[in-house]
Formats: sequence, structure tokens, C-alpha cells
Amino acid sequence: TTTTTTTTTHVFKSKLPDIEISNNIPLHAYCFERLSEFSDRPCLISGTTGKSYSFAETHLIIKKTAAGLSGLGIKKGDVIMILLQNCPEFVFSFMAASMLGAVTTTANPFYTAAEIFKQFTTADAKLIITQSQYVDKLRGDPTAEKNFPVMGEDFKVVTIDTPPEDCLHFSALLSEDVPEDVEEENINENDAVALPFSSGTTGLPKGVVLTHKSLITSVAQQVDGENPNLHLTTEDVVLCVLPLFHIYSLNSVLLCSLRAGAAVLLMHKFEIGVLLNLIQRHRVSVAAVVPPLVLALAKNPKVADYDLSSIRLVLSGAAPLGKELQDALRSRVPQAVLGQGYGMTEAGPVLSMCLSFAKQPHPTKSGSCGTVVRNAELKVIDPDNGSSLGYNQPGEICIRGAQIMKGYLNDDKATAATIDVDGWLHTGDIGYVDDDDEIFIVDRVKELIKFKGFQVPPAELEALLVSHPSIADAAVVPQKDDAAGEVPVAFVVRSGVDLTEEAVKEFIAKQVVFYKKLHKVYFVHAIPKSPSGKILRKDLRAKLATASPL
Ligand code: 4UV
Repeated sequence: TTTTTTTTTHVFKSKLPDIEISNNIPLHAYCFERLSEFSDRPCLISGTTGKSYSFAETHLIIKKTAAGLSGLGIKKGDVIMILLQNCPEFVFSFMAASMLGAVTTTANPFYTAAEIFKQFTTADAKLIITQSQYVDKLRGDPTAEKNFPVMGEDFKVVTIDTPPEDCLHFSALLSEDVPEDVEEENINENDAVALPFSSGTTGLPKGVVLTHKSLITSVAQQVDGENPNLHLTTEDVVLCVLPLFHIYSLNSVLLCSLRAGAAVLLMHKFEIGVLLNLIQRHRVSVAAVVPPLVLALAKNPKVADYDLSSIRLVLSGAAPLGKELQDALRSRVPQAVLGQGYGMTEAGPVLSMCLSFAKQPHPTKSGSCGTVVRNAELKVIDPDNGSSLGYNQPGEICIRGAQIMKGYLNDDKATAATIDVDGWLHTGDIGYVDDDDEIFIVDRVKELIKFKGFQVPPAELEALLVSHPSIADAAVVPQKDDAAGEVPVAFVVRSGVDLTEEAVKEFIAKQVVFYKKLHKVYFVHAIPKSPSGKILRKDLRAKLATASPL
């Protein structure tokens, strides 16, 4: 006799019904589809200058920027890099690229030259839009071994402020005439529009191919329908302090606000006094934040001096927000609805969103990451055997739907390791769905370290460490930290006895952006590895949790 085992898949869905999504048009057309309904309303407000752009003005400048980029030779399929802090030009450039069928790769302007060029060359970008203060990094280092592409020859640089030598000013892109509508019919819904970089569940940062269809689907899942999950209106002023180069702010702040007709208040960097001032002055109603910002709002004594009564909604995401901190924030903004979104760059990015943010809200619990978005399927699997788990059983969270990435750029192997043959994207996050369909994340099985929500890929730091002549082997793991959530620490096997902790830290610090710096170095005799050679990160994390990790 044979036994047949039937495996049931428990699929979790939103409590909101699926909706019709017009995801067969280009992203910019979708975002500005309702333009005529609110063309005179404020669209972008610069926190720095106070200048405000209406939806009509924004749309017009985007068209001009598209014409200007086209004049510089940018065409369908080309990649541009935006290397900017939050500013109106970020928005103009991103949407203009979409109009041309071009693709934007966004990078952190604080990156070192090496980090920028790694992404720039992997993405095969043609042009960089940046600020003059970052241009020196783009000139490359003539003494460096690596051959950087040459500015002016291999790529062009546009600056939004006074252009240094060999750069163009952003205004040069904007012609006086109103350009004819740019050719649009040849943009396919499955063409890439955004190319953020993420290390995903393992390895080095990779280009995440997000298509017009993926981003439209994700935005629609949040703000479209009779009862939108994230209810934004034309009366809202949405705080944009989180960097637009990260997918959270790009998607849930910028694209969602454009679609819904809400104003976006752009802050180029976080500074608590400036932030509080702007919230008060512009009557910010929706604040998208990360847990360290929640901490500042909940604990900083300055907060008491400002009027925050305009805030009706606070969305936290990108890293775990504990129940205690969420409750502490509540006393500072008692009138506001607080909740979380859970996203991952590869997932398009939003997997789940707090249902208390809906037009007809559902009650939700502190500490939950929300409920899976509509028009998507979520499952929880046993990480050991892949079997599907039911309510209240923690396992790896998987997501399926039209919003997820098309794949990693030029990396079929990594794509196949993340999206399985049935279309499920495996997140590397451990969580469970409770009886009210709310998701709770309890652990992360992937390598990724998150410093204040920023990605720190251990593999990148390990590769740098072993490039040091006196380091034989190394492993980098997260250590819990009150202020940052997690910080990277290294276990290092020395090949020369003279090497000090300070020397290792400094060796890394000069090659990476500030949040990838090592906070501690432990010298060990060997890195624990599985028979197949994989670093046993769990063992190292467990060691760290003890009083003396050695
Ligand atoms: O790839 P990534 O850097 O992507 C993000 C995206 C986050 C969000 C959050 C809310 C939104 O509305 C939105 O549009 C985007 O962080 O890092 C992905 C990993 O970060 C952790 C988790 O490990 C992901 O796989 N993470 C993200 N959000 C949460 C989180 C959360 N709410 N709670 C715990 N961990």
C-alpha cells in the first residue's frame, strides 16, 4: 500500500476585498492619473526653502526634465543614478526617467566612492544626478587599483546646485518650452522603472528589478479602492524625512502621496528641532518613520515644546518596533493612529500594513506589523521542511502577488533562491499570523543586519575584512543595540599577531558608509562553519548574547 500525504497550504489574505488595479500603464501615468482633480493642490513642499509646487507644476517640471534627460541621450532602458538627499529634484528626476522608459537606481549620497561605483557599474548607469558636495567622490581616485568609470567620458553628472567643473546644472535640463508629451506607448508594464539595491537574504547587494507593474500594484494595494488600507487624502501633508533612496520612503511616502493627491513635505536630513518645527508649521498629518525616530519622538524633551496635534497617523517600518515604544509614543501624540508597515525591497516592497490606517479602520494591536496587503497571498512556512503553517505558528514569511520584484539584475541564481517556482518570495523573516490576521515578526533567519532600518550586508564587510593581509577569516553578525536596533560586530581570525581591534575597525571605517562601521571586533581562532562551509551565524549570535562572547 502507498500512503499519500496531502499538503495543505494555509494562505493568509487581507480582510479587505481584492480590488481592480490598473497596473498595465506606466508608473508616472498611474501616479498622475487623477491630476485634474487636484492640479492646484500642493504636491511637493521643500522643508529647506519652504517653496511649494502644485501637482500641475510638478507634472510640468517632470515633463521638462524628461525632455532634458532625453536631450542628454537618456532613452528607454537606460539607467540613471540618483545620489541625492530628499529634494524636489529627486522627484522630478525619478518620474522623468519613468516617462522615458528609463530606470532609476537610487543610492545613499553618504556612500564612499567605492560603494557608489560598485552600484553604478553593476547597474550600468549612464548619468548621475547629485549635489556638488558629492562630486569629488565621483572623480575617482587615480591611485586606486580599481578602474572607476571616468566622469565626462563614461558618464555625465548633473548637480542640483552650482555645478563643479565638468558637471551640468539641473536647470539646464529644463527647457523654456513646454515639451510635447513624451512618447509613451512603447513602455511595457513589465519594464523596469526602479533599481534599488538590496542584499536580500544572503550575499552582496544586488539590483532589485522593480517594474512599472510591481510598483503600481504595491501603491494600489495601499491607497486605492473604496476602502484603502492606507487612507491618504488631498488634505494630508505627509512627512518625507526618511530618505527617498530607500524603497520605504520612495513607495509609501512619495508614490502613494502622488497617487492620492496628498502633499509631500521634503526634509533633506533628520534633525529633531527642525523636524518638530516643520511638523508644526506645515501641519503635518501623516508621519512615516522608523523605530529610532519613534524613540526620538517618544523620549526627546524638546517634543513637549511643539504642537503636534495635526498628526493623525504615524506609520513605522523597516525595523522592529516593540509594543513598549509604540505605547510610549502614544502619550506624545494621543490623537494619532499608530501602526506599522512591513516591507522588503524585493517584495515591491510592502507585505503588510496596519488596518487601523484604513478608511474604515479595523482595531489593531501594538507591536503588530499589520495585515497582509490586498491582492496578495501570504504564507508562513516551516524553515526546516517548507511545510505551510497555520495561525499562531512562527515560521518563514513568504509573499506572492504582482507587486514583487521581477528578479535580481543579471543574477538568475540569486533570483531562484528567493522566488520559488510557484512564485512565492521567501523573506528570511520569521513571524506568525495571529487570530485577528495580524502579523508579528519575531526573528530574522537571513544574514542582513539593520542599523536604524539601513541595510548592512555582512557579506560585504566579510569580503573587505578578508582582503586585509593580516586577516585569515572573518564573520560579521548583528548585535542588539538600544539606539540603532542592531549594530555590526565582527569575529576575526588573525594571521598576524599585531593586528589590533582599533586597526580592524579603522580599516573598515574608511571604506564604508557610517552605519556599516564595526562596533566591536572579537579575535577568535576559527569561524564556526557547517560542513558545506557556511558560517554558522546563529552560533555567533548566540555567543554575543552571553556575557563574554569569547
Ligand atoms: O529591504 P529592506 O531595507 O526594506 C524595508 C522596507 C520597509 C517598508 C516598511 C513599510 C512600508 O510601508 C514600506 O513601504 C517599506 O525595510 O529591509 C527588509 C527587511 O527589514 C525588516 C525585515 O527583516 C525585512 O525583511 N523589516 C521591515 N519592516 C519591518 C521589519 C517591520 N515593520 N518590523 C520588523 N522588521
